[in-house]
Amino acid sequence: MKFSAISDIHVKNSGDQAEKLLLQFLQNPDVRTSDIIFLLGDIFDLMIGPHTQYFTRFQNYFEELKVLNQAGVKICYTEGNHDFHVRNLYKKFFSINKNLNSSLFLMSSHFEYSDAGKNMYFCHGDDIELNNPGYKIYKSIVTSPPLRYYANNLMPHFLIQRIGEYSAEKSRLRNNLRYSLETDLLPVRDNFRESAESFNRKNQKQIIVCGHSHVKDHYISKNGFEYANNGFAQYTKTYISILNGDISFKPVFI
Ligand SMILES: [Mn+2]
Repeated sequence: MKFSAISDIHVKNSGDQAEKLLLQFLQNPDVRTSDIIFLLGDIFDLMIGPHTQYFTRFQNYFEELKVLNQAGVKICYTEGNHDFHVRNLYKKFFSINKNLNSSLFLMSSHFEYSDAGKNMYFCHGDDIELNNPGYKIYKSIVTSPPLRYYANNLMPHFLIQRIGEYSAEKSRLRNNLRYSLETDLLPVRDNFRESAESFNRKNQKQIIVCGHSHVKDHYISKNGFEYANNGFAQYTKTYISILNGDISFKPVFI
């Protein structure tokens, strides 16, 4: 089987470089012929709640979803910390486009698949990350049932902006890392390796794929599993390909 995964594209506006990257990814012939495409969170820099304005703001993206759906490609979507409470947005998308097959579009906090004798786990990455208590508190508040209800029914645009500003500040800190010395990235990379090790002690996978750290990595553990992270996609311009259980990074632009 062939799986293609990407995360952390952080599309801000239609027409920006990040959107070009997202569209190129979805149009890439290798990606289009995947058994499953994984969109592992933070695809958009700010997408919260079921606002139908997103359909027009990111029309190109939703058009590509239609094309892929009609071609029978399965898409697995995990929410990130920049794009969440969007389950009802996609429900609306499929209720508007009744000719599409909604069973080909799955949303979950994580996905598990087995192929070529390997058990694989796909997630955004923040749920397995160790040592980030401030973030965990923030995440538990914004994803709590009252706020989910609020986001889905009442949340005014200004609050979405505020959350966006907070998240943007956090990711600026992370993005700034890519301009710094390679050695400055090592603590983040190593924390995610350790997070994957910790997760794997309890869950026993052969492949763990996640994003969120913005640090690209392919770590082969002596404990019998591999951890892959595509990093900040605007910078790496790659995606993760898993062909018959073998992981590689491939260029989005061909
Ligand atoms: Mn993230």
